[in-house]
Formats: sequence, structure tokens, C-alpha cells
Amino acid sequence: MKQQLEQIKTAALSAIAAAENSADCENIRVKYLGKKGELTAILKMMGGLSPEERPIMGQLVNTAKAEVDEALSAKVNEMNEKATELKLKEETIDITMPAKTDKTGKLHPLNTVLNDMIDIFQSMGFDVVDGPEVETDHYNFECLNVPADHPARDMQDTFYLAENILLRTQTSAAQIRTMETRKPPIRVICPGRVFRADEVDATHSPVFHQIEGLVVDKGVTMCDLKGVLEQFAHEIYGPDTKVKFRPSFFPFTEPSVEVDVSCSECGGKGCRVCKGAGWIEILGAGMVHPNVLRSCGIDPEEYSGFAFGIGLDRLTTTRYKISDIRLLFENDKRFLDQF
Ligand code: 2NL
Repeated sequence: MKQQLEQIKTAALSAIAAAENSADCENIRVKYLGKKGELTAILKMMGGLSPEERPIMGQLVNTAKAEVDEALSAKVNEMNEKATELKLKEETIDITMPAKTDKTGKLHPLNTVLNDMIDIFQSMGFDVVDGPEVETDHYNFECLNVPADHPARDMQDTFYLAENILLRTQTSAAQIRTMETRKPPIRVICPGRVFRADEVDATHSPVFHQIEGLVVDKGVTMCDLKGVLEQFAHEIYGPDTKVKFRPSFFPFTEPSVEVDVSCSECGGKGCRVCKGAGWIEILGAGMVHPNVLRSCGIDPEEYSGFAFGIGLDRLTTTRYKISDIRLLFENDKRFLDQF
């Protein structure tokens, strides 16, 4: 029996030495140390021994079991260590590799120009106000003295969402709301997105951007309008820029003007940018129509005002010599990265 025990132990230890993976180790554990294992079986055979031999043999079997158990544990530990080492080697980070750099975003050219314009008007004492893009025709047209039969109110030109509900065609409505809620003196600009049912081409987009301005106070005259808009043109295009006021018509202003600046590209001689004219139209303006003041509860006998509307998109395309307005809306990174 002693000899048999010795044989089993030797077989177990050499099996452990030859084990290649944790499954091998588990099989060995079951084969020798398990409930039906060979060393356990020897313990059960001890019933046939004499009472003197039994404790001696028992101790031998237990020592053998402990030896096998210890060898097996050592083997498992060794395997785990090797596996960890291998994993660490595989996961080594090459710290000499160039790092991925964070790409910082930048302002869209429309926002760069808008921020410049806000700076200019804020320095002249204007507040910036905001309003909804979805408007009623009351605020978008009626308060602005645009008659019911005016072509701008046609379904062909304006996006109607429901009867009397539309996407604003200009940011004036925000200023109408300002006149309703604030008392003069009022000096505000209102930048924002506006919408018209235009076919898309190089110079037209159904979504575009406008900055409107409004001044209402006692004794405001056309001189104030000219002074503010000339100052604006000189700050945007440079102090040598010539500014021209031409008579025009808008339902919401009387008298109305359109403002041209001498072409910053050719200085007025005529070139591709100004299409040979020497002048570039930048905005429309005028003295606020008495009907508009009245519709906001302001007495036109006591107060007067001027207003203007500037197209942001065209100002941006001419400043950066962008040939097609669609580039401003396509969000192509190759285009945007240039600014
Ligand atoms: C243009 C013309 C203009 C206004 C907008 C306005 C607003 C109020 C009252 C009176 Cl609340 N007028 N806005 C006035 C004149 C012209 O825009 O050609 N924009 C690109």
C-alpha cells in the first residue's frame, strides 16, 4: 500500500510538471485529489489495515495529498503569472508615438461677421434683442404696415405653417415686441435667421440671416439715421469708404433709403466684385412709418424713429470673397477650416 501511494504521488507530480494549461491542472486535481480521486481512494482502502498501521498510513496519505496539492497550487500560480506577464507585454503603450491632438473648433464666418457688427452697434448704445422664428402674420406683416394684398404675404413667398402662422421673413417682429414692452428711448438691434420661399442658387437661400436695427425717441431725424449708418459702414469697410443714400420704398418706413458703399475691392472703379458698378448695396433703411409706431402704442406726434435691415450673408460673402452663398450652409469642413 505504501508502494502504491508512492507510485500515485510520483505520477501526480510528473503530470503536474507536464501540465500545459489550467484545464490540465483541473483534470489533475480531480484525478488525484477529487472525491473519487486516486489518493482519496487509498484513504478508503485503509479499513483493511490493523489499528496500529492505520494512523501511520493515514498520515502518509495526508502528507502525500498535501504535497500534490501544494505542487498543483504552485503550478497554477506560475501559469497565472506567465499569463499576466504576457498580457502586460501585449498591452504595452508606445509612449514615443505622436499624441492625437485636440482640434479646437472655430466660429463660422457668419458668426465672426455678426460679432463684429454687434460690437459696432453696442459701442453706439444699442441693445441686442431676440425673438421667435415662428411668428404670426400680425407681428410679421400687419404691425409693419404691410397691406393684406402685398405680394410678400403670398404663399409663394412666405412659408406658412398654418393660417396666420409663418416663419418670419424679417426680424422686425422682435422689434415690434420691443416697442410694445419698452418705453422710448429705444435703441436695439435684432440679429437672426429669416425665411423666404426662394429657389436655391448661388445668391439665394430660403434660410438666410438679417440684422435689423431700430431707434425710437423724441426728435429722431434722418440725420441720426445717416450718422449711425455711415459710422457703421466706416467701421466695417474702413474710414475711406464712400457711403451713398438712394431713395427707395418699404411699407414700414417713410421716407425709405437704400445704402451703397464704394466697392472695397476696386475703390469704385468697377470690378468683378461690384459687377462693374463701383458700388455695393449693403442695407435698406428709413424713418419708421407712423402707422408702425401707432400699431405698437407709440404716439407718432410725440416720437419718431429710424430702422434698418442688413443682410448678413451677403456682407459675409463679399468680405471673404465667397463665390456661392450655399457654402455658408453646407457645413463642409474643408470650407469651414479656411476661416
Ligand atoms: C432690407 C430692408 C429694412 C426695416 C428693415 C423696420 C423694422 C421696424 C420698423 C420699421 Cl420694427 N422698419 N425694418 C426698415 C427698412 C428696411 O430692411 O433690404 N433688408 C435687407
